[in-house]
Amino acid sequence: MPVASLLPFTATPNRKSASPTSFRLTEKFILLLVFSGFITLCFGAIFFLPDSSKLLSGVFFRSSSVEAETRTGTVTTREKKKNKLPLFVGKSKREGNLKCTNPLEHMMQFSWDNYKRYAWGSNELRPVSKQGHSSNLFGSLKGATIVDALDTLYIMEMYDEFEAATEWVEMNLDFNMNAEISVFEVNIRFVGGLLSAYYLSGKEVFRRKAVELGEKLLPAFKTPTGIPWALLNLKSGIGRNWPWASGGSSILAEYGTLHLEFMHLSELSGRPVFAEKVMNIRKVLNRLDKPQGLYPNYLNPNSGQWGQHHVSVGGLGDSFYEYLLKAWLMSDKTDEEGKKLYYDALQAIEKNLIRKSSGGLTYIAEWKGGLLEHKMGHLTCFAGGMIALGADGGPDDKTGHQMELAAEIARTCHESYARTSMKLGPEAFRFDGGVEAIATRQNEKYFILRPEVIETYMYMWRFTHDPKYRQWGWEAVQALEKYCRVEGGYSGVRDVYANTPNHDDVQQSFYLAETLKYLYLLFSDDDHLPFEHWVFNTEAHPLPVIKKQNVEIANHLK
Ligand code: DMJ
Repeated sequence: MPVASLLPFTATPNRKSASPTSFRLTEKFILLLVFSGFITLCFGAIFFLPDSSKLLSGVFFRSSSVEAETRTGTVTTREKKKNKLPLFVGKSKREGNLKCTNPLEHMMQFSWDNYKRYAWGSNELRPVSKQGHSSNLFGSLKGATIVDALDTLYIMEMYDEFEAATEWVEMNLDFNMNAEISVFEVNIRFVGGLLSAYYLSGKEVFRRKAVELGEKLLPAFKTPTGIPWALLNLKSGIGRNWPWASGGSSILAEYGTLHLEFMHLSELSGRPVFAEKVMNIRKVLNRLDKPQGLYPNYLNPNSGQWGQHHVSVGGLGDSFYEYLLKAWLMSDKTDEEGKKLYYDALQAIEKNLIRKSSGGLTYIAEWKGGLLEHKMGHLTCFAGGMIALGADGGPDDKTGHQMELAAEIARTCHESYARTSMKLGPEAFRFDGGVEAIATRQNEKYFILRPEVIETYMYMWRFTHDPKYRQWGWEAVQALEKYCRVEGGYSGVRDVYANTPNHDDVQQSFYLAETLKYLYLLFSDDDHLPFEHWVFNTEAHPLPVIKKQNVEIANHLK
C-alpha cells in the first residue's frame, strides 16, 4: 500500500478544493512527522538493546574494514561486501520484541529451553519424543548437557540459565555411584566443562567438583604400564577396556586426551599426581617404535605393546594429536617435548596419510597395516583447525605451507557438506570408486550435530579473516535450522543425501558445548577468548594458558 493512501485526508472532499501546492506542503509535513517518529524509534531501540545484540548491528557480523595480523602477513582488508546475513525474530526475555537478535544465542536458547523443559537432569534430550536420553558413555552419571553447556551459557551471557545450571551442579551432580563410565568422555565433557566453568566464573563449586571427579578417575591408571583403562566403575575403581578393541587394547584418542584437564587438576588442587599420570603416558609412548613415525590406535595397557596397526587422524586417533599441540600451547610454550612430538607426528601424517584426489581435494586417509583406506571422517575435519593453530610454531619456517594445508582441508570438508542435499556433512566420505568427498555406504550418511567442520572454519577465520569461512558457517546455520530443528530442540539426521530429514531424535550434549560455541566464536571478535590466553579442550571447553611466570614462581616456592 502506498504511504499516501494511509494518510487520513487523502479522501476528504476538501482536498479537491485546495491548491495543489498547499496539499504538497501538508503531505510533506505529515511524511516528515512519520519519518522522524520512525528514526526516533530506531535510535531508542539501539540504546535499549543488550550489548550482545548491538554487536549484530556491525560488530558481531563485521561489515566494516578488518585490520588483522594474519598468518600470511599483516594486512588491512575490507570485507568485500556488507554482510547481509538475515536476522532472527525472537521473543526471549533478553530479546524483547526487537528484530535484532544474535542468531547463535537464539539457537542456544532454544536448545537449552527444550532440554530444560523435557529432559532436565538427564544426560541428553530426545527432541522429537520430548524426553530424556542417556548413552552408556556416562553410566548412571547425570546432567551431561548441563555440565557441557555451562561455559557456552556463560560466554553467551545467558546468566540466568548459567545460575540455574550452577544450582543443579551444586545440588545434584554426584559421582558417588555404582556407574561404569567412559574415562575419556567423562574427562572431556565433565572435568573439562567444570574446569572451564570455574575459570570463567570463579565459582568454587566447579573447582571442587572437578577435583573430586578427577580423583574418582585415578583408579583407571592402575594398569601395569599406567596406560589407563577405557571404562571405569566409579564406585569399585575396577577398570576394563572396550570389548571390541583389538587384543584388549586402550585407545590412542582416549588415553591421549587427558593431558590438558589433568595438568589443570594439578594446578588447582596442588596435587602433582594428576600431572604425573599423564606425563607417564608420554614416557610409555616415547619408548615404543612408531611404524613410519605413526601412532597406531591400539595399545595394550598390560604389555605396553601396540595392537593392530591402524592409524587415524579421525575416530580413535584424532584428539591425541590435538593434545600434543595444545599441551605445548597451554604450557605457555614451555612443554618442548609436547611440541616436538606434535610436529614429528604431523610430518609422518603428511607423508603417509595426506593425499590429493584427482579433482584436487586434499584429504587425510586412514592407514591399515601400511595400506591406505581413502576415506575421511567428519571427526577428521577438526584437523584443519589444528594445523592452522600450530602453523607458526613448527620447524623450518613451514607456516605458509601448513596454513595452505589447513585451508585445503577446510575446503575439502566444506565440499563434503556442499555435495549433499541438506548441506550438512556425512559421518564419513570417500575418495574411491569414482567419488570424491561423498559417502557411499548407507551407514556413513548420518549427521549427528557434530562440530569439527565448524571448528575448523572458526580457526581459519581467526587466522585469515577470509570472509568465506563465515559464509560457510552461515550455510551450516541455515541447514541446521532447516533440517535439524524440530519442535523440541535440535536433532541429528540419518541421511544427509535425502530430501526430507529422518531424525535420530538425539540432541547431543556436544551440540551445545561445541557446535553452537564455535559458531558463536566464528562470528565474534577475535578478542573474545583470545588464543594467546585460552586453549580449547577437545570438547571446546576453554582452559587458560598456564603462564610461564606462574610456573617459575611455583617452582621457586617448592
Ligand atoms: C566430541 O565429544 C569431541 O569433539 C571429541 O573429541 C570427538 N567427538 C565429539 C564430537 O563430534
